[in-house]
Amino acid sequence: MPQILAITGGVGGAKLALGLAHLLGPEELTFAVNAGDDFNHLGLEISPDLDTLTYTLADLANPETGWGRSDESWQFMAALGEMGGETWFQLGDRDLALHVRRTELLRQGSSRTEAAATIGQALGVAYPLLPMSDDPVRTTVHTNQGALAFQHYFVRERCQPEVISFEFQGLAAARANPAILSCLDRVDGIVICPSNPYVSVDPMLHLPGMREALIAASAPVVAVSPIVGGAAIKGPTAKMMRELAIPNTASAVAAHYGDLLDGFILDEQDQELEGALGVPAVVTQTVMITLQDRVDLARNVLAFIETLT
Ligand code: FO1
Repeated sequence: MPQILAITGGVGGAKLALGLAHLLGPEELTFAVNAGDDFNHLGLEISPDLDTLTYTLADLANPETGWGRSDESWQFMAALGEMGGETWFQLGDRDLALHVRRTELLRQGSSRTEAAATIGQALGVAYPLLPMSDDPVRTTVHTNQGALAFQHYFVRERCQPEVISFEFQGLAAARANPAILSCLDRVDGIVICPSNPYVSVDPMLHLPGMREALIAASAPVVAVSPIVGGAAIKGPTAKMMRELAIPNTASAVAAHYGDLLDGFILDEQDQELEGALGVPAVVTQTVMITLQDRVDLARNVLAFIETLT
């Protein structure tokens, strides 16, 4: 089986990540995870995209939301609310333990990568879960209501403010995770999962040297479109694109990734775009409702990579 690096962030990306994990073992599949959503909240270091992926691979994720855990209780949130604490960012009791544990590990000197491995292994995830960097990078959303930390924009303000631009604070000083760079010369394929390109993939691609390293890798880079038929499947992608005056199409996403791509995967609803992207494309079902949809899409991605090598 091929060695694959999957680049993911958010709930949409985690769906394909699970499909890939049903086809490939921990020796064949490594995850590079967005960390731009990370923030410190209530004194806790919180890494939402890493948590979403970890819970998803551990089969612990809340199936309704895609983030946080299933089988949750909310005593902490209730008690915090009674004391006037901030409750806009919902932290279940079991989920809270993960954030406390990560914060403790980081304070004891673990890197973000080491903390992710400790927590992943504790939850039974054997796949390498690599944060994009061990240095802090924070996505700031510049909006018509001022500059907002990503979670303040995404959760507290429910994506209502109008997006003007994104800024990845700390980027210039951040080093791409060496564990990601070192796997680039041994992978047979690189998959950009159907995450929001602007906030869940770009922070990683803009890390100094990362884009160049991905382009220089002999492995083909294939992205799955997060836009289907002019609408985002999950999250605010379509609204962001409108506000950024980017056409709300799969071809705009392919153009956004540009010369990084060796292949692009379109949903059947966007069949007519196939020959118009300037990059080899495959048309298949990319909307993932069931587990089988996730596995089928993953299989099609791997088959497409085979044809590009
Ligand atoms: N997303 C929400 O829309 N509301 C929440 O209350 C919320 C809490 C939360 C707690 C832990 C965690 O790991 C993720 C959480 N998310 C929540 C999702 C988070 O905002 C992610 O950044 C999104 O999934 C996009 O990546």
